[in-house]
Amino acid sequence: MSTTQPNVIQPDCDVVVVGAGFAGIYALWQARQRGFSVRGFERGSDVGGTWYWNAYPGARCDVESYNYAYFFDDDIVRDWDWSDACAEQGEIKRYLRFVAERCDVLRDITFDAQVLAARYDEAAGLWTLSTAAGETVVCRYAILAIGALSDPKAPDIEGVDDFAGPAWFTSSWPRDGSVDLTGKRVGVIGTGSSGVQVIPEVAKVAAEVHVFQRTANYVTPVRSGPMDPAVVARLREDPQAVRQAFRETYGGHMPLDMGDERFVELDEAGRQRALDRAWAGKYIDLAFKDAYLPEANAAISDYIRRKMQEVVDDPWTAEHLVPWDHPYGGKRPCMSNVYLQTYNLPHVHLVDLRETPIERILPEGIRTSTQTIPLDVIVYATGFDAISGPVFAIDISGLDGRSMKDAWADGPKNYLGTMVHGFPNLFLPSSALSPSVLANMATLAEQQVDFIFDTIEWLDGQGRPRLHPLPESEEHWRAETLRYAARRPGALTTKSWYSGANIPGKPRIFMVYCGGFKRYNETCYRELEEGFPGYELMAPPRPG
Ligand code: N01
Repeated sequence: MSTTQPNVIQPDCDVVVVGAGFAGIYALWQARQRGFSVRGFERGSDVGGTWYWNAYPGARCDVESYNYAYFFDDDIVRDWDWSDACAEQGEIKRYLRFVAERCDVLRDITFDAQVLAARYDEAAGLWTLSTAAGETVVCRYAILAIGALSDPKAPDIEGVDDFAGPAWFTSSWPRDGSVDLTGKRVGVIGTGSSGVQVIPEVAKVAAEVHVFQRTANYVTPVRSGPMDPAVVARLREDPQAVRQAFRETYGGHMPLDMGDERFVELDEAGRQRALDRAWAGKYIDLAFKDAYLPEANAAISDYIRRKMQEVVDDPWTAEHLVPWDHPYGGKRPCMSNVYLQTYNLPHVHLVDLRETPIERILPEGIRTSTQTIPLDVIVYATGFDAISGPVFAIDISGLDGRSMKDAWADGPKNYLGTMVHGFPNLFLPSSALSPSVLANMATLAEQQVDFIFDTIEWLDGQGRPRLHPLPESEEHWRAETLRYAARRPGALTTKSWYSGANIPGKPRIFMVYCGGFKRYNETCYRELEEGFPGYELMAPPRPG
């Protein structure tokens, strides 16, 4: 006889994973490895996450490919060949597909399925997730692997809908090759990492390019070209040792040619030598071990400004492309070997919006305070509602029906970057107050998913209590995040998406934990070893 009673909600599976990027793919694999039943939902038509959507020309990763990859499986490390030291978008997307096939998780994923809501049933101890198509799925544990930069910012410019020509967003660029900018007059708005990568590609084919820049960014050289076979051989020798070594570092990676000197200990000639070596080695932020302490950071900032100016022929353009208003690292630095050089082409023009702001978009182009620039196409490289945006894109309600929007009304709160008070058994990898965008996201995806499944296994071993952090743990973690941010030059003084400053009305709080990957990992696992003292363990739901 069945013990199941009518009207009692039953789970469809143990775990639901939303998102099929780096974290989502690995979470699906972990679930299967550990014997949990699992369903995955992905709003795109394929795996890839960020590398699925951001298919604009020039998109690539500026973290070295040999760092920005999975290390959980030796065969995957040994069987995938990166063609470039910093791979382009299409290659990373192919890699993620390769991993998903290898791990046999594609069968678990429903594609073209956007999850719109997640509701917690306290009595049953279960989450119900619903998709835009009306499908619902009930689970014990929900993992929202939805990324930190997956909710594009709507352009806050008057007249956006009036433009008569096509407009494209770097964050949702058509993947079918249908965009043809050949011979067109193109306006590009935005000069963050995406703008810096797309502008040189647009300039290759367009008749005229007008770049609308509100804030200049640091742009430094990036490694490119084939992988060094010796590096590849070293990685493949013992991938698990590499994996462990990444977790012992500050940034969750081990970049090549990392400087091992301290700025403060060098004389003038030594400092110059270290800077020149780092510039030539293509990773200037790694010039010194103390690169993010104020003295070294100021020297690095000055050095980059000088180097940037040297590249650009026109003095006005050079002066205006240089970021004078914030230190290196205050905003996410950009990397390119061709961006600055693009401004030496006669058909590429910089419009400095600080001097001549956009007044509105017209059917025929963009009007600034001094001129109307006629355009055939507009490219928006205007960024994202970062970190909390993707979470708010899902209507999440937890204990007592409290919504995540309400819980985060004053900015994100959580403990250890993964769990929120009042939302038991809900996990948010790659989200707020974790090392996220200031660390190697691939290493972070593995670390957080490991921690989440170690937590789930622990809970199952204890008779399935429900887990959520104590409010005081959240307060402590937020304070820790701000304490480390205060040490980082420019972190709390620069207007950046790190602190929500790019979105009008968004609460200003620095959203990235910069206490370092090693410390983060150790803090997570200390909780597990000590039986989760920073959390409340709610009694398991009564059966039936
Ligand atoms: O977005 P952004 P992104 N009028 O927010 C401007 C990652 N990424 O897509 O700075 C005029 O950085 C805005 O101006 P301002 C990486 O983490 C990685 O470029 O707000 N301008 C800014 O210039 C990166 O940081 C790679 O004053 C407006 C730009 O638009 C993150 O994604 C590659 C405006 C937005 O820059 C986001 O980068 C690409 C307005 N109304 C991206 N609104 C890698 O290589 C916005 N802007 C790994």
